[in-house]
Amino acid sequence: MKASWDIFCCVVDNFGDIGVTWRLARQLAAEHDVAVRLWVDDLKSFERLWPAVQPSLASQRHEGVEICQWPQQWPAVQAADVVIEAFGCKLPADYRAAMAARPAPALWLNLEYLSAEGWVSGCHGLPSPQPDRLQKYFFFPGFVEKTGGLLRESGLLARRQAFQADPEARRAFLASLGVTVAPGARLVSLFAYENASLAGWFDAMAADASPTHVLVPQGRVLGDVQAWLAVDELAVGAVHRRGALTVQVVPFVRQDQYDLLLWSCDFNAVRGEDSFVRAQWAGQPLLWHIYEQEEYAHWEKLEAFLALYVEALSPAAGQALTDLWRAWNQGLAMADSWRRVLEHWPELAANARQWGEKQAAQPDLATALVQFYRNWI
Ligand code: TRH
Repeated sequence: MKASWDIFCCVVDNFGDIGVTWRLARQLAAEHDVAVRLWVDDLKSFERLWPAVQPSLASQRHEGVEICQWPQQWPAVQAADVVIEAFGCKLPADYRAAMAARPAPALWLNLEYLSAEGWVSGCHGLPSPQPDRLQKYFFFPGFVEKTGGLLRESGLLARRQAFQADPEARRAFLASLGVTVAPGARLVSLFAYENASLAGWFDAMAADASPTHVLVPQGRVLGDVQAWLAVDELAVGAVHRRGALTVQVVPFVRQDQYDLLLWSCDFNAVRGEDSFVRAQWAGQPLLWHIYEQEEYAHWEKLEAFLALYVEALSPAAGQALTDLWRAWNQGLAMADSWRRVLEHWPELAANARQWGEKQAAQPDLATALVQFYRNWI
C-alpha cells in the first residue's frame, strides 16, 4: 500500500506558503508514488497560483493530490503516515489526537523556512520532543550538505536548457503574454514587494546606452512602477517607454508558467522563498527582495546567501552583485551597483548557471523527505 502524507498549509500572507507546499505536494505525488493530501486554509490564494482550484469545494483532486479546505470544524479523519506542518503552522488538536491514536506512530515533520545561515545544517533533522508518543523533527531546506536541499522536480534543468536553447519556444511563450522583445533588448522580470529603490533603478535603465524591457507581473510593486511612470493606472498589457527602458505589465501566471517567464528573461528580480529558488533554477543572474522579518532577522539570511552565492566570483563582480542586492533591500540608490553589474554581466551569467548546476547536484527536498521517512521507519 502507498504511504500516506498529509501536508498542512496556513497562508500567512502572499503566495510563498501555498507556493512551496503545492509544489512539494505535486512532486511527491508525481515522483514518489505516495498518497498526498494537502490541507489549505485559503483556497483563494491557491487559485491564483493554480486556476483549476475551486475555492468553494471542500475537497478536490488536481495533479494527483487531494486538496482539502482546512475547515474550522475539524472532521474525523485518519492521520497519515507522514505529517508535514509547513512553516510552523499549528496542527488541529483533533488531528494530533488522531496521530497519537494510530497503531503505528506517524512521522511528524516541521518544514522550516529556507535559509543559508550556518546554524541550519546543525539543526536539520533534530527531534522536537512531544508528549503522547508523537515523534516530531525539524526539517530545513538549504543550499549545503546536511540540509534538506531545495525543491526541484526531476528533469527540471534539462527542461529549462531545452527551452532556453529554443528561441521559437521563448518567442511563442512571450507572445502568449502579449510580449514582443526588440532585438538586442535585455529582458528583465520584476516580482517584488513595494520598494523605494525602484525609481533609481528604472532611472538607470532608462538612461542606459542599450535597451532594457522590464516585465512586471501584477502585484505589490506596481504602485512604485506607476509612480515612476507618473500614470494613474497600470492594467495588464500596458506598455510604457522612457528612454532606453520599456516597462510592460504582464498577468500573474500559473505557477508552472512562471518558470517559463523566468527562463525567458536575462535577469530576474524575485522575492520571498519559492520565486527565489525558481530564479536560481533559471540559471540567470537574479536580484532577491527578501521577505522582511522582525528585528531585521532577514538581513543575516540575505548576507548568508550572498556569501555562498558570490564565492566563485571575482571580487569586483561579487561586490557589484552584493551592493546591488543590499541597495535593493534597503531602499538605497541602485545606479552605481547596476552599472557595475552590467560591466560584469558575462561572469555573473556564467556564475548563475554554475550555481544552479552545483545546487542540482544535491538531493532535492522531496527526495530528501522521502529518504528521511525511509530511514526513520
Ligand atoms: O509571495 P511571496 O512573497 O511569499 C512568501 C510569503 O509571504 C511567506 O509568508 C513568507 O514567509 C515567504 O514569502 C518568505 O514570495 P514567493 O515565496 O516567491 O511566492 C510566490 C509564488 O507565486 C511562487 O510560488 C511563484 C508564484 N508566482 C506565480 O505562480 N505566478 C506569477 O506570475 C508570479 C509572479 C509568481
